[in-house]
Formats: sequence, C-alpha cells, structure tokens
Amino acid sequence: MADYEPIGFVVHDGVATITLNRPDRLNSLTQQMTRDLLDAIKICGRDDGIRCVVLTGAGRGFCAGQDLAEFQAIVGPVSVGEHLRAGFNRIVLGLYELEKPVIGSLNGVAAGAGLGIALACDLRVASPKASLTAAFIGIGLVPDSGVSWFLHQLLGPARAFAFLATGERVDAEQALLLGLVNQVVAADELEPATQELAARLAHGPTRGLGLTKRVLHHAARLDLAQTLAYEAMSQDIAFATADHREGVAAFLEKRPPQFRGE
Ligand code: T3D
Repeated sequence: MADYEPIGFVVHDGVATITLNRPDRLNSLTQQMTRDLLDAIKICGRDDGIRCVVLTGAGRGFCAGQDLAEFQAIVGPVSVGEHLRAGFNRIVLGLYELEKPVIGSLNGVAAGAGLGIALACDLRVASPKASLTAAFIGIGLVPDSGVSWFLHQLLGPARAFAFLATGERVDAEQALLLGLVNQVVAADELEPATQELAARLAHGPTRGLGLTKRVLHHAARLDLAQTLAYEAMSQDIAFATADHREGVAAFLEKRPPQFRGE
C-alpha cells in the first residue's frame, strides 16, 4: 500500500478508501495532492483485489477545489488549460472511467473542482454538513473539471445555468431533492453507512458493475438503436463471467451468490 500524506489510502476487504487530507484548507487541491490522487486512482484501477472505491475528505470539507493560494504560483509557467489537462481532467476521467463502483462520501463542502470530483463518483452519500457549490463564478472563472457536463446531465440546462451563474451553495437536503446526491445520512452515520454500501458493492459482480457503468455512459450519448447494440455487446462479455455463472447457480440452488469479481 502506498504511503500518502495529503491523501489517505486504505484498502480493507475489497474497498479502497481515499481520504483528501488537508482539512485546514478544506482539502483544496495542491499539485502534490493532485499527483497523489492520480496515483491512488491508478492503483484502484490496476488492483483486482479492489472492488469498490470510496472518496471522502478529512475534517469539515470534502474538497474546496483548486488551492487558490498555490494557484497564483502555478499559472504563468503553465497555462490554466495545461494545468487542468495535466491534473483535474485526468482525476475526473479516471474516476468516471474506473470500471468499479466509486462512492463519494460527502462529509462537507464540495466546491469548484471539488464539485467536479464529487460528481464524477457514481454514487454520493452526504452528511447534513455537506454542501455543494460550483464556486467558479465567484472568482470569475467558467466551470471546469467536468462540472458543466455533470450538471447539464443531472439538472438540465436551465437549472445548471442558474446553479453556475449564481454560485449558489445548496445544502445536503436540497442536493438530494435536486438529484445531486443519492442519500443523506446523519453526520455520525456517514462513515458506517458509506462503508456498508461499499462492502455490499465490493462483494458484487465487479465486472457486471463495471460494464453497467460503461453501458450507462454510452447510453448518455447514443440513440436507442445504438444503445441496444452496445447493451447486447456488453451482455456477451458479462455472460462469459464466472460471476454470471455463480449468480445463476445460486439462484437455482436458492442460496446467496458468492461473487468473486471474476
Ligand atoms: O488551473 C486551474 O487549476 C484552474 C482551475 C480551477 C478549478 C477550481 O477549483 S476553481 C474554484 C476554486 N475554489 C473556490 O473558489 C472555493 C473557495 N472557497 C470558498 O469559496 C469557501 O471556502 C467555501 C464556500 C468552499 C467554504 O466556505 P466556509 O465559510 O465554509 O469556509 P472558509 O472559512 O471560507 O474556509 C476555511 C479555510 O479554508 C479558510 O482559511 P482560514 O481563513 O481558516 O485560514 C479558507 O481560506 C481556506 N480555503 C477554502 N477554500 C480554499 C481555501 N484555501 C485555498 N484554496 C481554496 N480553494
């Protein structure tokens, strides 16, 4: 297991928990954190023993986006666009394309690129202490880190524009109503509830879950006929897995399935 400082990384029983760990700055992202987070995501992709990923923050923030103090020193030698392409874009795509379920465990505020990272997770469980804000407009920037794309998908264009243009900060209950989070649990229940969900997913048919994620991503940009074709192709792959055979055998033998992620 890698030994990270600004990023906690723990693997237990098939669940990798990544903790953004710079609580005094609401886990805003430095270049070091960005690199370490990318490394952690890479490990999650390569290690077959990891079957579910949890992303959370230490302290009272989830992630407040780019560290704005460090940002001053970064831009100049490289352009903002280059900085995004080398860092946040790869984090967001890395989480989105990981063929394993990723849970965002939102302990506190998610802002700017931190919102993009939260929205790149497949599921979001939030504490009542969590809040979401795009924040970009407050510093005269446009949405990045996938925030425009995810908000357009989740809210539709008009509500997405209002959210982005006002910089509104929605609390966990509002986020639930808007469909930006899946579940709100009591603050002291956040970790156990997240880990329980993660354990359930980590004991699921990992290939089937990864393919489900891929099929949904394709469905977002294909028409029905193309989606039907993509589903059929993906079903050929899922059908060939040991977990599919185990699922059918368990059903016929009237016992719980023992999926192995194979
Ligand atoms: O190339 C590129 O990288 C460009 C791409 C940029 C992507 C982005 O993410 S742009 C958006 C950057 N993020 C923001 O603009 C958010 C800035 N933060 C805030 O607006 C507020 O802090 C929050 C709404 C997130 C939370 O407010 P609140 O009142 O709960 O906390 P606070 O008191 O503002 O923050 C607590 C501390 O964290 C505070 O430090 P202090 O006063 O205790 O010493 C604050 O300065 C610090 N902090 C919060 N966010 C950042 C930060 N320090 C550096 N960078 C931050 N992003």
